[in-house]
Amino acid sequence: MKVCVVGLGYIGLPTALSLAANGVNTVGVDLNKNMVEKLQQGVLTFQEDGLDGLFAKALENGIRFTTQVEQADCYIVAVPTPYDSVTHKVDPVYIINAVKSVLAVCGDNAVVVVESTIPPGTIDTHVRPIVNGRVRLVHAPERIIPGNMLFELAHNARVIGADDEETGLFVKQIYQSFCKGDIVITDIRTAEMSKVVENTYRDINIAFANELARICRAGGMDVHKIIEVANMHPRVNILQPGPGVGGHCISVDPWFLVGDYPNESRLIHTARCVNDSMPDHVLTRIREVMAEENITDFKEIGLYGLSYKEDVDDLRESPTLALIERLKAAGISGVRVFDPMIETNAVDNQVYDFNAFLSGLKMVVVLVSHSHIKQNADKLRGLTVLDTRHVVFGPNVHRL
Ligand code: SAJ
Repeated sequence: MKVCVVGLGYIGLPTALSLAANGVNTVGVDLNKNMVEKLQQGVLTFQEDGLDGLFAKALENGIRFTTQVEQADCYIVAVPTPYDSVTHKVDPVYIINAVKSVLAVCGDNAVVVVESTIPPGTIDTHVRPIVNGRVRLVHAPERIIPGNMLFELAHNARVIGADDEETGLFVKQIYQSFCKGDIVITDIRTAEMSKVVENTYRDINIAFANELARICRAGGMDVHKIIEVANMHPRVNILQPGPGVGGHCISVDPWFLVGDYPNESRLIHTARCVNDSMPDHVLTRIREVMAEENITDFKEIGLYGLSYKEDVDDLRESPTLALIERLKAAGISGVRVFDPMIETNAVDNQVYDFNAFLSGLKMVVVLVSHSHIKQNADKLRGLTVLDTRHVVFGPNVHRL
């Protein structure tokens, strides 16, 4: 059994390494020559707990990396699915190109598994017409959460959407090389929809928490205490408010449904708008806290946290980037930015040393709850803090 994983990003690489580390003859393919060369040299392309150990095991078992798709029994396509921010329709171009690169080399009846998150109907509309029955199609969406990928790769339940039971079982036994979770076989459209629904559910729940934060701010109540108490109810599980919803998943997938079902998705659309409005709320809170604390110059303020969430180095759809856009639109410049996970230059006024970041500041806006800030909260003593993540505590700390 040989598996070719096409796309070595945040999902494709851990998947390819997990297959190889568990004895599957695996080749990883990516168009990005620089990324492939790094992997060939034994250099990981992003940080994730445990990924280095898995990488070593996969290399020991002979995993290979290349830019050219090869003959294999099964192909796993894990490429981006961007969406058009105006029409909210998915752009299937990467999937189509990846499938075409497979068709150029694969044998008849090979199995092509699309892992990328796609709205219901994408396989039927965009993939079936190009494969024209030459290969067997499967949709097996990934659910691992950045920050806990490897545990979830091994333990999450999975869904496999296939056109027939035999193909589903064939793919199920491949995933069972590393997955100990339940694996359910269903049809492709159900698999496509279930994945989008999972992320949409989470986005709506976060929007509810964010709206509660706004209500409690207006009503002078402690939203975190209220959520904590409400969640003591056996059937209540409200998530946490924050400065916005980032990442390439929760902030994107609900738009697929809004784009395809605009008249049936008012709640989903509204939740997206609530979450996307949180950077505006953060800017309002910054101004309010500055007024309360007699801070007049934005150059005396620092933004802590650039990545889209704690303990990851992924900037995609980061709420901090949205806030920086709003500062620029308001003609505000010179606000310092620091993120312990981001070592490459991503924004203006980015500082790479925490002490240098803090030096001369009067106020820090905590936007990401990295473990780093939990371990270094004492260094914020004496500063005014606007903590949007409920991760720092003390007399000088303000909330959303
Ligand atoms: N966030 C909040 N409040 C919360 C939880 C999250 O504001 O209570 C924010 C985070 O700060 C972040 C964003 O939401 O900006 C998304 O973070 P996340 O941890 O909720 O999710 P992702 O995007 O890292 O991973 C999600 C997961 N989906 C679900 O939990 C249903 C993961 O299982 C998926 O595999 C992943 O999307 C994906 O790739 O689809």
